[in-house]
Amino acid sequence: TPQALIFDVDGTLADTERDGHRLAFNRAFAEAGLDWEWDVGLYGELLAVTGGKERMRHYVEHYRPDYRKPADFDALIARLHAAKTRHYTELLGRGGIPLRTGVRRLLEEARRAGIRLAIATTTTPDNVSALLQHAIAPDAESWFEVIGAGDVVPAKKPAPDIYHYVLERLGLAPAQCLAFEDSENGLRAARDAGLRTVITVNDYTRTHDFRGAAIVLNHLGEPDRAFEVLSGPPVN
Ligand code: XBP
Ligand code: MG
Repeated sequence: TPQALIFDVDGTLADTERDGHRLAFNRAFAEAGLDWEWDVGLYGELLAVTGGKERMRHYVEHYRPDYRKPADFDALIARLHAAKTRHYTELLGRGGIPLRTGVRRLLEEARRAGIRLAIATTTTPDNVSALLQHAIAPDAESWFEVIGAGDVVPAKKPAPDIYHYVLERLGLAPAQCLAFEDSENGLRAARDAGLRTVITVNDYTRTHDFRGAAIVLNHLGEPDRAFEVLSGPPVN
């Protein structure tokens, strides 16, 4: 039995990307008078880059050769990202995004069993707080002993830094923990930190390369809704 479970947030706790982050980015762009619009397909490509500020820069560099950067481009990115965070947390505040199947059950079972909980994510801390409060429970932040999020480490996933950060604060070795991720970038981060990793795929990630995962599932399952093992050892 692991002593701690370490969870990714976006795509793992909840399907936040397509109808959450993506819409919030688009609202921020429209509000700023930019003709940037990320449709569902394009957003899937952009997810290759983790972190919202990094993703916007990548979009400008690789998809908008026509765009003339203003002198204060860094400030523009910062403003857009702040607006995007506002739109995203408002959307969560309206109860816009539920937990994925089996997530609440697993968290509650772990708490009852005295297994410690932590989070390792590239997303902004405000986004994590809003999701935990609105999708789990008003006090759900206190369920997690360590919340590693956003810019606390400069190198985002697939770098293992955020997992190193969380492991150090838990005071545990990788072998004592189990990570939960939904994407190839997330798996690489966890695996390169030496963690065994459970993958639950979603529409954006089911074609990713999950070599090195302990097991790949469609979701975490419920008593009345069994999960499927997509690859990994047989489960009884
Ligand atoms: C998911 C991400 C994030 C969000 C946007 O990371 O890549 O960048 O799309 O978040 P994870 P910000 O699955 O590790 O949580 O805009 O707040 O950076
Ligand atoms: Mg993820």
